[in-house]
Amino acid sequence: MAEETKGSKKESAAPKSIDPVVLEMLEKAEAEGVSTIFSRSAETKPCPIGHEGNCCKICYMGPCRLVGKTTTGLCGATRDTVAARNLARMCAAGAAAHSDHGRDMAHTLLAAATGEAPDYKVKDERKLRVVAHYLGVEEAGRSKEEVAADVARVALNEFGRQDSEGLIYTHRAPAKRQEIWRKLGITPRGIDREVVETLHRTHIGNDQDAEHILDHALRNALADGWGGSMLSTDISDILFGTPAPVAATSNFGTLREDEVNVVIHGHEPTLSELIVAAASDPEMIAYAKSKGAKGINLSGMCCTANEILMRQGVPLLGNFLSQELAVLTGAVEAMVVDIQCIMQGLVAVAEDYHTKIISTSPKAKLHGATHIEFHEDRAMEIAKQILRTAIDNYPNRGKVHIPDVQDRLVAGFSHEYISYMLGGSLRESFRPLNDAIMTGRIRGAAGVVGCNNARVATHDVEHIDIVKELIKNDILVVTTGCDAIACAKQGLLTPEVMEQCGPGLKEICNTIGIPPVLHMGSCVDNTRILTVVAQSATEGGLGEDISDLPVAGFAPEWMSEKAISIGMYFVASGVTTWMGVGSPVAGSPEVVEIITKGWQDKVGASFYFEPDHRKALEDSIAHIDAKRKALKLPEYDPTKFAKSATYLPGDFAPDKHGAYSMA
Ligand code: XCC
Repeated sequence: MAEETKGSKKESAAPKSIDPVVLEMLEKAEAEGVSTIFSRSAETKPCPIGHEGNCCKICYMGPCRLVGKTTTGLCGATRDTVAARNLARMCAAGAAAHSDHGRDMAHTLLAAATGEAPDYKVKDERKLRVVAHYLGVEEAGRSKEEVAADVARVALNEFGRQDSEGLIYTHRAPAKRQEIWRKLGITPRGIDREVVETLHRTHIGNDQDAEHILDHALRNALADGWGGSMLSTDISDILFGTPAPVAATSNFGTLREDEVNVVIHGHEPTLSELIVAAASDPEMIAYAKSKGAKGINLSGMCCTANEILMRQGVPLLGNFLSQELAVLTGAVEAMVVDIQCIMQGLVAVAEDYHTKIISTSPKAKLHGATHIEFHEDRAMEIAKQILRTAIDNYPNRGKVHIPDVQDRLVAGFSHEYISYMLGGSLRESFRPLNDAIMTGRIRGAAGVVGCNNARVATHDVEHIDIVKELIKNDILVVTTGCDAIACAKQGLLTPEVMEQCGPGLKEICNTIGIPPVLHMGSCVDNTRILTVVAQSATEGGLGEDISDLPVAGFAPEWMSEKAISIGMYFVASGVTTWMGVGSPVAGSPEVVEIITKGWQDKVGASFYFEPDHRKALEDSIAHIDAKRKALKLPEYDPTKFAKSATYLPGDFAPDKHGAYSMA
């Protein structure tokens, strides 16, 4: 294990971030007396009772605080029941958020297919026809509009499905996994139904057995992973194209001093794709020029950033904790937001600068923001109205401060592209990946995903430390969400990072021509990772089920309820997962036991909350080695590989223009 990363939370006086841009902007915030999430996290400590899951506010006899000698609430609910209910409700809210996003994508597809949303078209017909096949929609001999309309209708039906056959996409899991779900009675039925049932079960005086409550939470999470989120990813690809590798840039240095800067923040690609299209319209560019700007510069924040990066190459400005800091540059004319992860503090920060915060979703209005509601039937017209509002704000700019920091990156690794890259156009397949794991060139694989959390000592550091340590240990990394953005900002999404890999992984990455850290998209796109592990398990040679694979999941800085749902659907699918920061169920040792040992016995994977990321790393690598052993694969031995390498570490060096080539 490498030396402790500088700035980890074990050191006192740790820097607030490993991102130099964040540090620079925080200095500015302090000098100007602007409150940000960083200053507020120092001022407001988390409630220690709720932090460990010991607060019950399910009814109005409470909230009951189950601490010290108080071991039950007024109704008699125990700490175990309360912690289990709280965790299940987090999962339900997360699944609801993802899945409601998925529902909206299905509505957009239907409106596009029927001509009600004329600005949207089916962009990836091939994917449409593959998805039609999954969903049992007849596609041969039918127009893409006819197929798309039926795909959308079947997708929408999955939300309100009432029979017990299970969501259609659950059949994309390996047969053995489906059998495990069936035996446990956790095959998800309708997506909405599982969310509603969680809320019902956790109402006062209902389900009181912690294990029983959490069994349903697994089912609820599966409805997200193999339901709402997976549909969302597939439909986004149909409408906007399946991602393929794209080179781009990240961080605040991508803002332009002489252009209208528009930051798109949130989650859904529906609006952001249209804004990208509108920004290249000559009429809009001319309008920007009429206001004295040289053009329009777009960049993305949070998962919207990942969506428009992967499909359009739009620069990544930053992850969750950077949103307020972007306003502080004084260079952002508008921050356009839709849904999820939009801090209420944004509007307050914007009061001190010229930035207009423009909310657009009928589901998320920000008090004090400019609200331009987005409707798909007039999508382009509204996208242009939003851009015009931003352009009109350009002359109001005061002094700007743009940190001169940016990094290069390669993103856009959809599971389709990974299997194409591995198998070639004649036989797309995960075979070479499985073979590389079987020989031990690749020790295993890990998904490192999830949010930023202002409660960690140093923003981004645990994301980066985990990713670097994994690739050094020959473990291939796939990443999404705010972890992917953290990686981008540290230059970890480039092929040159091969130099930091163990010898076997480096050999494979060199041969196939992939970076060792693969950007797979936004939060809902974690389902792309589910597809990769499902296909890898079905390909053969690594057991018969996802839980047989030498893989692990991480969410080092999780904070959102969506992250709980994601973590749980990975565990329910057979991937042992480590969540960082702290444990929302620490107050109940029984619940901790249920979700670790208990779930290991039930679904073949454990759900760990481990605040020490170094321990999580060590445990996960031991877990990967144990899986290799169970599969009777050769013991991992890094000295066996890369003997025939034609270059030595250090052969790659940037030239004076920053371009990399072999020395
Ligand atoms: Fe939000 Fe998706 Fe979390 Fe980032 S990672 S803080 S949920 S933007 Ni999904």
